[in-house]
Amino acid sequence: LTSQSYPEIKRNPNFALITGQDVSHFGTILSRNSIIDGISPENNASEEDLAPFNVDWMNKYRGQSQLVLKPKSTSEISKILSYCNFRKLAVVPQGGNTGLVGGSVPVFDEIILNLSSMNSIRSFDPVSGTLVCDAGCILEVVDNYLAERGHIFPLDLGAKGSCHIGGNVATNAGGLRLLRYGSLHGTILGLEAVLADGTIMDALSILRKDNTGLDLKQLLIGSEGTIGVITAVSILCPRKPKATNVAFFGLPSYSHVRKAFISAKEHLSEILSAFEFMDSAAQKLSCHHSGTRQVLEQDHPFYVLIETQGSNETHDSEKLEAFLENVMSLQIVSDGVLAQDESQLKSLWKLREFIPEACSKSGGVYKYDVSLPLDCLYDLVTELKNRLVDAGVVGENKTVVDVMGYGHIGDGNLHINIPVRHYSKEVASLLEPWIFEWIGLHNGSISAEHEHDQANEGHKGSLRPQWNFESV
Ligand code: FAD
Ligand code: 2HG
Ligand code: ZN
Repeated sequence: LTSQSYPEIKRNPNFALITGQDVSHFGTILSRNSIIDGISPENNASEEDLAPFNVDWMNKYRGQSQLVLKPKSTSEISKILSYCNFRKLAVVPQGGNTGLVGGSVPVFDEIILNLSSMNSIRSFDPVSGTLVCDAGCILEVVDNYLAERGHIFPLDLGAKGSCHIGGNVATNAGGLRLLRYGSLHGTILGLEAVLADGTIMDALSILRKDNTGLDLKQLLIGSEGTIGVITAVSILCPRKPKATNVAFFGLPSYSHVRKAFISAKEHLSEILSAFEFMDSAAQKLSCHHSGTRQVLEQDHPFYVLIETQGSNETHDSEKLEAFLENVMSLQIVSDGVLAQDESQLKSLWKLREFIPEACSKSGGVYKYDVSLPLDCLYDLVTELKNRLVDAGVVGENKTVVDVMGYGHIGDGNLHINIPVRHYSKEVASLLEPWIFEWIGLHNGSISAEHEHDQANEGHKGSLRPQWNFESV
């Protein structure tokens, strides 16, 4: 579909059209192999070459950019943006393209500024734990680098193999251990960025405390590329814990999940590093698509994954035992398993981390990333499912596969995923605005850690279509 199919969505005429001359100018800034060019007469790119940059991770949003630039330095980015500003050419910054709200791909024909060639680690101080790296470094690569030096990155998430540190900062990603290591607003010490007119903002402080002037870097954290292009990040990294334990439990109800969380905070306190939950539908789909066997013998309505990280194995085991005794004697959990080695630990995490990918396998997926008070958090899933079932759209041979609820209980953050066999206006109109009104009525937030779906918000000056509504 093109924007023609959505008469309400118009390309902003204030932005200029890219010409072959523009591409030639970029050729004076970047090397030839840093330009994927579908525009100039001597262009080197087909639709196929451009597609990975134009389409998002969910295959839900598609732009029509004909030009991808892959700068290698902050100074190259500065020159590109300065020129684009002068020529009024629209730009979309792109990291690992794993964002789940359509922000990393163009709406129309914006130039894609892809950061993947800016991937050097600039420095690491093992005493303070301060890392300075380029924005295009892949999270997992950085985490492996830190592990060799006895440290970890303070953020971890399922897309770690592809997402960039710059993308993480631009989205203010939360991830799996926010409850232990806090938000990027706290761990980031400094940023380097290029503003829209090409000005380089050097706020790449490595200081833990710096109260001079306004803390401008905070504005860029979670700004999704709207204020500037983040080119480097300075961040405080914790010591790699000596002992890590992971347990996986089945529970009879959501109220038991809450009780387990209270018990985990009481008994595991400072060593608790993750408290994740998923409902039965999410766990089954994750097992099905990842080819993993269910780890507990029987089905349970809810599952939680609890992780501890500490510096003393004996001390941690004692705490874990006290916790297990509490949740089992009070019948808060129905069944459970404790990872015995690194490979079991990874398989338990996989059950949780694979859910987003599993939910995208049916054809399409509607996603909501919400914060709610814990007492009513799961009511939203129950009520939404009832609403869709009553409308007759859920089940085999129907549009909706099922409704899944999972997420970061420790942060009051629920992910609702609604895998569908194809996108449908009927389902969309059953979901929205109902879901947003429900969240409003319950004092929640419609955008917890992913930013808000750009389809419904202005995106860099123009609205974007959900491109493949009828066609998936
Ligand atoms: P992209 O997707 O490329 O870009 C995201 C946004 O940031 C876009 O608006 C883009 O324009 C902008 N941007 C990218 N790089 C820059 C830059 N250098 N300067 C300025 N703007 C930039 N998110 C969570 O919060 N928690 C999770 O647990 C989580 N788990 C995920 C699991 C899976 C399997 C997947 C696919 C996604 C998950 N996400 C999660 C969402 C996503 O991975 C994160 O939002 C991630 O931080 C995006 O990084 P990226 O490099 O892929 O950014
Ligand atoms: C997660 O916690 C991510 O797995 C992705 O934030 C959530 O895909 C989603 O809805
Ligand atoms: Zn999440």
